[in-house]
Amino acid sequence: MEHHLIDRDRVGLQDAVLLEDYTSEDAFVDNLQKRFKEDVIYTYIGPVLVSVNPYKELDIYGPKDVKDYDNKHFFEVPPHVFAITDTAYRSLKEENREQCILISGESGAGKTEASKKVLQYIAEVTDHKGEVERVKDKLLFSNPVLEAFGNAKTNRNDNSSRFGKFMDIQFNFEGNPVGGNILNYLLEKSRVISQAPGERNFHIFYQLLIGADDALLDQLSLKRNLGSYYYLSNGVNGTSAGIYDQKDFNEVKKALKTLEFTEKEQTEMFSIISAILHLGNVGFSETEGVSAIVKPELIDTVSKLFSCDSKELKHALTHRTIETIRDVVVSPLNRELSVYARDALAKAVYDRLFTWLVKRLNDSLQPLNNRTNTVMDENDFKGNYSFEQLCINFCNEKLQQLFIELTLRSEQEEYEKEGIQWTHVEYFDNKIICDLIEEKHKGLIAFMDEECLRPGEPDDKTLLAKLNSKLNNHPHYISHEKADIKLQKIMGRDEFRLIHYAGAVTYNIKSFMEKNNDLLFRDLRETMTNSTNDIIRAVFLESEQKSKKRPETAITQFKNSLNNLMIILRDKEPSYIRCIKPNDTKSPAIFDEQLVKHQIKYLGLMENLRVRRAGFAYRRLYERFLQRYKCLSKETWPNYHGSPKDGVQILATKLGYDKDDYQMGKTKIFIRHPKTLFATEDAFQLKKHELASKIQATWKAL
Ligand code: AOV
Ligand code: MG
Repeated sequence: MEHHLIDRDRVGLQDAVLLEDYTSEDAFVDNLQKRFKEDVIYTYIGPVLVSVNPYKELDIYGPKDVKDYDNKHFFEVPPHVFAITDTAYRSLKEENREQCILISGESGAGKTEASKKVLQYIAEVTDHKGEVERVKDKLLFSNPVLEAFGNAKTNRNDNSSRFGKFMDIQFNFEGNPVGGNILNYLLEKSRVISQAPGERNFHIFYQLLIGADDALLDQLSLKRNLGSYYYLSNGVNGTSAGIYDQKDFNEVKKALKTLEFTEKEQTEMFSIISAILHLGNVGFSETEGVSAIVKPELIDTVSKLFSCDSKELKHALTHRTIETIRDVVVSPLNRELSVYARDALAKAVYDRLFTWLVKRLNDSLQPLNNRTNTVMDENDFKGNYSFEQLCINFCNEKLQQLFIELTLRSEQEEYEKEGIQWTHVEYFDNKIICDLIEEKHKGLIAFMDEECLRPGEPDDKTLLAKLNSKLNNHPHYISHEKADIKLQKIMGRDEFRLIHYAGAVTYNIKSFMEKNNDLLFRDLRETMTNSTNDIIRAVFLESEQKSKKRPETAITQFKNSLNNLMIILRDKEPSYIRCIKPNDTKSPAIFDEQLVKHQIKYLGLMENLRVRRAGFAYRRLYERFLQRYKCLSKETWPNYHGSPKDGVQILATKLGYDKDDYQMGKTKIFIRHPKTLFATEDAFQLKKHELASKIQATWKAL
């Protein structure tokens, strides 16, 4: 295969580390743009893969492409998600090191698509026999199911993942997949009850209404009319260009079959989905502060589908039981609280159904072994200020921490392994921000929990006052009071601002307490625990048992699962895919430089490049270097019998490499500046040309 490394004229540089001025963001963007225009979407920063969403189908993922990357050296084939995957896979197989692939980027940048390509590649290069094939089918088919229940159309992405996901693939010693495990976190459950203009609820609702046959719809008391359901009514009403609900539903059904979901399980799942749709249509009236259900017959339908007692459900939606040390008080709810209770139930049931689904997928993927390869699809930084966003941005801070730690660690390890002198590189450490959020007793989470666990009604204002008074001295926390005049103009009194590593984000305190408490009235929990729908009963019983102890708040649960994840990831060898979105209009033709620059900044790519270049831009095994450049000296070509290392040393001397510009490691040569390498490559091209014309001349002479 032709050496593509320095194919710099046609489609830019395939590795940004080779840019002459590596500190220039313009040069970096320019290089990406040049490649994007030629449909070359992948570029490296050393071992990190940068991927620009092409917004069109490219013919680069076929069986031939898989073959082109199968068992090839990383730098000898053009950058590709297959190359990253192949390298990770070989390292797992040959060096027995557990791997993880971290995929990041903003909404619509291509994370989910990249993770599917990783899976596709693994599926294609491993065995295609009996059990292995069965496991791979299950891994592949878990995606459409997860996407149906966990993805939705947003304004930024028609198929936006509304939950975080880690997928583990387990391999046996032959390097074949034998199982998997999916870890999900933080489903955006508020989407079940309302959507922003132009957005949709989770795909499954539409898929069921459009894709199910008449008999199933009948059984679920559903009408094939999207407009009849309140929970689908405040975003875009219904179908959307580019989304094929009918086809997708068939795919989901096929997937459920492959994953061996029983008929009963499927019926129960779809009953829950339709019960939620009907529940949303339940309205309440109010007389003298007491709510009443407008159309009680609707509750009968809901109860039938939830397999719970109708009377009990009616009561639970309009009353609340509070138990104190002395007595039990039952009080009626007003209209507002009934609506709250209804929506809380819809969200809780859906959220738990999703958790159950993941657990069910995991059962079917049965982990057997512990050599794992994790593919992780990170969430994105956004500025829309909510509680959920704070959780996501906190997750990104933690992943950035891990990125810094692991990148520097692997650089250092390689230098040590090669016996090269290591000079420490300065970088921005975002630990200070992580601490601001999660530090025990004095971080933001600690104060939030303190407020939540205080008796009395949750109150966002007191929470904000507390945060402001406790955190005001922190350099990364800005209260309204602390903000300068300019900032005060755009910041409300009910807001606070955190300076994340990727930039400042303003958060609105509204609903923080409610969301952190995640309260579902006890009466509703009990009604659900008595359901005869196995899924509902299982998920509510489970959380009922947990809540016997003091329940953990939403953000603390999230923090704990995140920290567990960090422990898992820290022990693995990481690879990175950084996804970039070229424009906001899903166009294959537009490369919006400003937009790209913004993403480069918050993905920390220039910093990444700087760290990489602070050491050596280029490193290559002696054998490979010699193989390519041996013709540049008479001592190494055409006849040479010494060691590869000696050969490379001869070349370096012959080519007049500056003493400070390269170092000889145990197995590799390290070159600091790309210009040295380019000079070498130019000399090589010239020589090749010369040789070619000599051969031609000889031919002619003959
Ligand atoms: P995301 O996962 O990063 O967003 P997706 O992976 O869903 O983004 O990509 C969004 C859309 O971009 C896809 O539906 C495809 O149409 C297109 N796309 C992405 N990558 C490719 C590719 N390699 N080739 C062709 N088309 C692609 V989010 O889940 O919203 O954060 O939350
Ligand atoms: Mg996604």
